[in-house]
Amino acid sequence: MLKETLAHSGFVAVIGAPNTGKSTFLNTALGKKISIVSPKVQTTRNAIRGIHTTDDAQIVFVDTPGITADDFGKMLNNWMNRTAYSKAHEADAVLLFVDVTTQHPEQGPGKEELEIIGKLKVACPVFLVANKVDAVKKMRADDTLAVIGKQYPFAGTFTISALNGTGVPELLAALTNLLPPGPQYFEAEDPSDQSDEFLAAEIIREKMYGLLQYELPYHTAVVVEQITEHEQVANMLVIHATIHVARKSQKAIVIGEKGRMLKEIGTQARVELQTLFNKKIHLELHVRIEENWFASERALKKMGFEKES
Ligand SMILES: Nc1nc2c(ncn2[C@@H]2O[C@H](COP(=O)(O)OP(=O)(O)OP(=O)(O)O)[C@@H](O)[C@H]2O)c(=O)[nH]1
Ligand SMILES: [Mg+2]
Repeated sequence: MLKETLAHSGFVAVIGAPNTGKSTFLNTALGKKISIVSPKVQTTRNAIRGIHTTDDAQIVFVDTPGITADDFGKMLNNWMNRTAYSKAHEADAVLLFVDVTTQHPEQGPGKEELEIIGKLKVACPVFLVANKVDAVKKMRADDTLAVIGKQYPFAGTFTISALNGTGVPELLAALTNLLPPGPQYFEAEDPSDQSDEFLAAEIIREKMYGLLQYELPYHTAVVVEQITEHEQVANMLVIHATIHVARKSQKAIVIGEKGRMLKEIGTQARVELQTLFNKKIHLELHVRIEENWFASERALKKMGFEKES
């Protein structure tokens, strides 16, 4: 049952340049893997909700794609950037994530941060979050906050490590206090509202980001068509998934010599899917060529990318 009123409730958009640790933060804050993570940029492609519920508060975090001018496929890229800005607009508060390991505060604010701040026209409070403090001297994080902090009337600043959790409880507490009374939007049990099909597709995509090189991960997309109970084997799910690639040559690489790459993607994904669903998994992976899907409105729609206004 959803409570009519909580002491604090609202939506918090998590935005920033790619690879700043937004998805890692969501997973750490919620104590569960909600959003996939990789060392490569532009991992997240959709707005991903993660829901933090306590007795008297609910914070709905919205993880967003990293905002970037780098372009691997104009249409998808534009949609990703637009998704991030539009989620910031709809939110009650915004967290602007900065990766302190890539900042050079002695040279001024980072280019990507300046670009985002220039376009960020929101009425709600925006907090500046210096992430990855575990990997640099604290002073560098402080200097980064000072330099970027001058560029926008931020409501506050935080220094955290999304990876090891430093500063995350303090950030959660501050956000909770900030949010006004409001409704409970989601049930308390599940910190995620993504469909099983979406979660499974994301996990397969995450494994490809780990295993495939260069631009190839960016040219792949995963759609899970069906998840069903196995007819003969008890406690087993059958998952049918298609990996879309943009060109014929990419299909051969994703499948690999004697099918080795596809097998490895499947094995790694299966291990995690078993934990996610707490069942044995039979994974049917197919690879399909969808010419330049990331530049085709029709193909993107078929793959479930929402068009943001
Ligand atoms: N050392 C350190 N690494 C971190 C921290 N947070 C995230 N990372 C690493 O940074 C990389 C990117 O993390 P993600 O969470 O995927 O970053 P993101 O901002 O969601 O990236 P996009 O979805 O591409 O925009 C991964 O290799 C993470 O392990 C942190 O606090 N400390
Ligand atoms: Mg991400």
